[in-house]
Amino acid sequence: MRSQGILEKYASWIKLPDHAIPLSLNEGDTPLIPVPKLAKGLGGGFALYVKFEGANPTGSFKDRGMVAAVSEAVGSGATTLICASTGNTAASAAAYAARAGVKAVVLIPEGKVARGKLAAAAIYGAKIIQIDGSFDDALTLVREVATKLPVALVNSVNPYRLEGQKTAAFELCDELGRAPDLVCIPVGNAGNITAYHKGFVEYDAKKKTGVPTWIGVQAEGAAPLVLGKIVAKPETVATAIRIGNPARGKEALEVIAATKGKMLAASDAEILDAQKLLASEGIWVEPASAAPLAGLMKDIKAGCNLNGKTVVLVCTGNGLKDPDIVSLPDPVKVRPLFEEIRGLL
Ligand code: AN7
Repeated sequence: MRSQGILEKYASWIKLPDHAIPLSLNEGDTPLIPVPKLAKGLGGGFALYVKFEGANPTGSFKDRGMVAAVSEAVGSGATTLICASTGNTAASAAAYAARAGVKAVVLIPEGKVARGKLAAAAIYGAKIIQIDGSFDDALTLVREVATKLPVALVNSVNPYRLEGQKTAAFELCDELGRAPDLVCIPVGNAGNITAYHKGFVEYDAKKKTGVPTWIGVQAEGAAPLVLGKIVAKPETVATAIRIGNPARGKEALEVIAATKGKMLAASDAEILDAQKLLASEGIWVEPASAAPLAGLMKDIKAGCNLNGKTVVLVCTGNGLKDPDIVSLPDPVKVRPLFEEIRGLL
């Protein structure tokens, strides 16, 4: 079958105004990878999958929401898009702006944005502005700018972002035949968990596919929804979710409550261990995207019962975006001779 983007594939499910324009980089349709070895290592008795959102065109799940938001914004006449970003939103906004022939302006927090994300925003032609503050400061600022200047805000406070992002839930139901029992997801600004839940609820209403329980995972140094208070100076190696005041935090907690789920915090060490564990199955994700596995492992340690269940880890971003986090071994150097190689194997 011809490859389609999500706006075409799920046209009857995505609510966009009539002025929305056709737009696609063939986002979505990402692999759902079974990881039985990993499940066995965690005690077994359940089916475990990775939804590898790093396979999207700009390497993260953001493309699903961005294609919808940009389609609407450009159709409404916008010629400049703006967003605050820890990196992936910036890369995605920049790509879809380029695709639609409009300008993108991205505000990033000082330091700590992964190199691959900045490189993406740059090559797609975005104007990159670093602010002397956190992601949360940047988001507050772009919200103000969007009310005062003729620019379209494409952060996940834009409702069309959720319309696009919810399609990942549709794909899970289409592929598994029903919703998973448990879904583990990283939580930063809390747009994605909100969108997925919306998707599952809408599919269930028409197709009786069920609604999963959630484990939302934040990084310990940036865990406002676990602590129950804003974190003024969020810090974590998982820079994508270095967010202290999530815009959709209240909605995320409602999703957790409605599905009898949990919001957990994982330490940087646990996140990096989980990243290595996923890599040992051949799946390289960025640190934020390893947080779901770190959270699941915590919950298993705490005695949760997964017997017979289908569990999905939402791995939101590609490891290639953040290569600097991986420490490289010193290469073994030899002369180009067979004997030297034989001696090493
Ligand atoms: C890989 O790019 O907020 O809870 O500005 O890049 O919907 O915010 C990124 C977030 C998880 C958290 N995994 O999703 C941004 C930004 C990855 C991410 C999240 C992000 P939300």
